[in-house]
Amino acid sequence: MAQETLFLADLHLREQAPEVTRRLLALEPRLAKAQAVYILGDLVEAWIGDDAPIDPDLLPAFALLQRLNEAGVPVYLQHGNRDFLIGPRLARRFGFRLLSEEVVVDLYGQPVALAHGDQLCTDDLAYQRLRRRLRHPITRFILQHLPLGLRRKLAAGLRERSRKATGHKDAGIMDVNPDTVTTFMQRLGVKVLIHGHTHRPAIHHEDGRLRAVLGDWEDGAVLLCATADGLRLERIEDAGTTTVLAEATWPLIPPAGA
Ligand code: LP5
Repeated sequence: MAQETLFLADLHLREQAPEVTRRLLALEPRLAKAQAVYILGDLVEAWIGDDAPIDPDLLPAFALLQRLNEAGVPVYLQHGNRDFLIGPRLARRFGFRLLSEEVVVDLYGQPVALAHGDQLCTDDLAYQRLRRRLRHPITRFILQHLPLGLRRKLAAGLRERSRKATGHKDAGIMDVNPDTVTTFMQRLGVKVLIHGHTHRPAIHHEDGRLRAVLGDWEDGAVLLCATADGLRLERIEDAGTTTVLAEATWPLIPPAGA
């Protein structure tokens, strides 16, 4: 089998959903053979700081990342809206590398942008306001210095507010804004973008650009697999059955007129 670079996001690992951790652990043999593993945000449900004790239910997932690193598989992690407080201390402990919120990587000769994707949902004005506030360095500094109990309460309160708000929002508002995506890709000089956050797994071809969207792990593991042949978006059921959700072969962007 051709060597794979694997992308995943939006696992939202949590005590209440041990099946998601099991899904990740079940993939270890495949992850261990990958060229690299990229986690594009929201690995965990809510991260309140590297100084907080790690929930015992999450430790097996972090230990897996550590084993991958020790086996020579680089693991890269980008922040999502749930885990933007993951810091270098956790990265050092489990041997993964933190990426900035937008990066361009070389994927089999093609420059590809990676992002969690929440920054592209610019029609969701209330969320973008919250994002600006939470990501502000001063807010982050303050949050990280609050007592742990208060941080837990704040995180739970935010989740509750968010659950209520998203229950009432129009689905379109919670998707990426096409103009924002175009500007973002032009600014980074790429024709291919991989992101998560919206939980709408698909591969979109839009105006000569390709946008691969990862899915959440509520109904199975969702992996985007890149090889020298192209991209394949897969859902892996708990019974082991794999469904190919979408595919694109290199060149992902056909030349004009082809
Ligand atoms: O998360 P998801 O996918 O369900 O919804 C997101 C947006 N919501 C969020 C909030 C997170 O779920 C909460 C994460 C908490 C864990 C992080 C730790 C924080 C640190 C706390 C202590 C150390 O990101 C949701 C989007 C949706 O994606 C789709 O894009 O719509 O956004 C909202 O729901 C936001 C609401 O519209 C507005 C909520 C107002 C809350 C105001 C509180 C202000 C507090 C400021 C604190 C400095």
